[in-house]
Amino acid sequence: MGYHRKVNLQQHGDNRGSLVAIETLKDIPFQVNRVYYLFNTLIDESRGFHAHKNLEQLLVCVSGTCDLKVENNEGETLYKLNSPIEGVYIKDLVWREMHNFSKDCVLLVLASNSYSEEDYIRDYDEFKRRCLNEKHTSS
Ligand code: T46
Repeated sequence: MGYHRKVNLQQHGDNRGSLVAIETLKDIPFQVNRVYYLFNTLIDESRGFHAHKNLEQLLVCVSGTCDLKVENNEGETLYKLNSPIEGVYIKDLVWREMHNFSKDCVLLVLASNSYSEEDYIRDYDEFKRRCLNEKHTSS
């Protein structure tokens, strides 16, 4: 079942600055097995355009801003990622596109599984077919 939601992260601040800690099974409902980040993305470039079969991720814009457009079998949602204390949790069959990267954008992603090209659904029509299937099996 494709699922997504906003996650508010706890900020530990003092007069030296701010710190955010993300702990497995406390702040996010999955074990982190991979960390990657997107940076130096050109302002007029968009990324993503795929879904995953079996993957949980937390996306946090730790610097700068970008837009995250997601779609599951309930429709589309646009998240404005513009804070290092807010993330978006995404699970499984969710089409994602990232747009409007600011020059200083660093998009941090924590993922439940190792990188596997087999897990990607890059064809939008296939994604829509799988969504329909999900809808039928859950009703
Ligand atoms: C996602 C969004 C938010 C690796 O070798 N290992 C990795 O863990 C990843 C994520 C990518 N790569 C290689 C595969 C490609 O040659 O890095 C290159 C760029 O990957 P991709 O075109 O898939 O990047 P995005 O920004 O379109 O999508 C990425 C993730 O792939 C995806 O899972 O949810 O960020």
